[in-house]
Amino acid sequence: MIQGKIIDNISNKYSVKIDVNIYTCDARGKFKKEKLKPVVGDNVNVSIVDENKKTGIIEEILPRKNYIKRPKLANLDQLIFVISSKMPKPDLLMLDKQLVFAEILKIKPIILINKIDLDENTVKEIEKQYKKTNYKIIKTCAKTKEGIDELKEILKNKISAFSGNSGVGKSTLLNNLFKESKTLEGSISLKNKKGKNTTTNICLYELEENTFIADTPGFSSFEITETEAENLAQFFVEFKEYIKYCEFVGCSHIKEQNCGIKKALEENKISQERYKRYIKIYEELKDKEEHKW
Ligand SMILES: Nc1nc2c(ncn2[C@@H]2O[C@H](COP(=O)(O)OP(=O)(O)O)[C@@H](O)[C@H]2O)c(=O)[nH]1
Ligand SMILES: [Mg+2]
Ligand SMILES: [Zn+2]
Repeated sequence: MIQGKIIDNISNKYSVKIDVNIYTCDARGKFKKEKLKPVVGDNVNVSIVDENKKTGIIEEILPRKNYIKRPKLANLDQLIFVISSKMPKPDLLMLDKQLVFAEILKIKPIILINKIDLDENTVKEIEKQYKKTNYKIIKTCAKTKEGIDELKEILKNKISAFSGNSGVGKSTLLNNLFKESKTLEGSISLKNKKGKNTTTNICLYELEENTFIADTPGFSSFEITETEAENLAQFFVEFKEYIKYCEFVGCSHIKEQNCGIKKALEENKISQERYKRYIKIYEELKDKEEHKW
C-alpha cells in the first residue's frame, strides 16, 4: 500500500494524489458499512490496481485532524475569512459567526481584509475591533496585488479554504495566486470547474508542491448550531480568559451581576462591537434552542 491525499471526489470516484501522480480510485466497501466515507482532504492508504491506467482502491483512511460536514472536507489547516473594506460593506456579524465556527472545529482562522484601496478608515476600525483576538489579519488589494505575497507565504505547505460573501474579491485573489503558479493544477484555470452542475462538489487545487486551496462554494451556509448559547463565550477567543471571574455558573454574560466579561468590557479589555455581536449571536442561538421542540 501507498499513501496519498484525496484531492477530488465525484460520486464514488476519488482522485488521489500519490507523489506527483493522480490516481482514480474506488473506496473499499467496508467504509460504507462502517459509515465512514473518505472525503476530500483525507490522507489515505491505497492499493494500486493498474499502474499504467493510474487506478487504485482506497483501503484505509488515516486519522483526521478535523472534519467539516458541509461541504465535506477533512484536515483543513486554516480557514481564510474574506471581507472587503467596502462594496460590499463588511459583514462583521457573519465574520464572527464564522470565527466561532472555526473555533468549534479547532481550525485556525485568518481574517483577510480585501479592497483596502477603497476605505482606509474601515480597515483601521476592523483591525481595532479584532486586535484583542490576536487573529492574524491580512490586508490585500487584489487589484494592485498589495499583500498577495504575504498571503502566499501564509498558504505555504498548508491546506486552506477561503470563505466570504459574494463580491468581496475571492475569485480575484485566487486568480492572482494561481496565475503565477507552476503546478499543473495552477495552470488549469479555476474557471474550468465552473461548468460543473453540482455546487456541493469540493476539490483541492495544488498551488505549489504541498500547498492546497480548497475550492468551496463558501461556508456562508454554515450554521453554528454545533454549539449551545451557554457555551458561545468560549468561542469568542478574547472573552475566554474572563469567564472564570463570573459569579454564576452558566453566566450568559448579558444580564448577570458580577460578570467577568462585563467587567472586562468596562475596562476596555474587550471590544464593545464584538460584545454586541456576541449578544446577537447568543440570542439567535437561544431562539433556535427554544424552537427546537
Ligand atoms: N477596488 C477593488 N476592487 C476589487 C478588489 N478585489 C476585487 N475587486 C473587484 O470586486 C468585484 C468582485 O470580485 P470577485 O473576485 O468576483 O468577488 P467574489 O464574489 O468574492 O469572488 C470585481 O469587480 C473585482 O474586480 C480590490 O482589492 N479592490
Ligand atoms: Mg467568485
Ligand atoms: Zn459572565
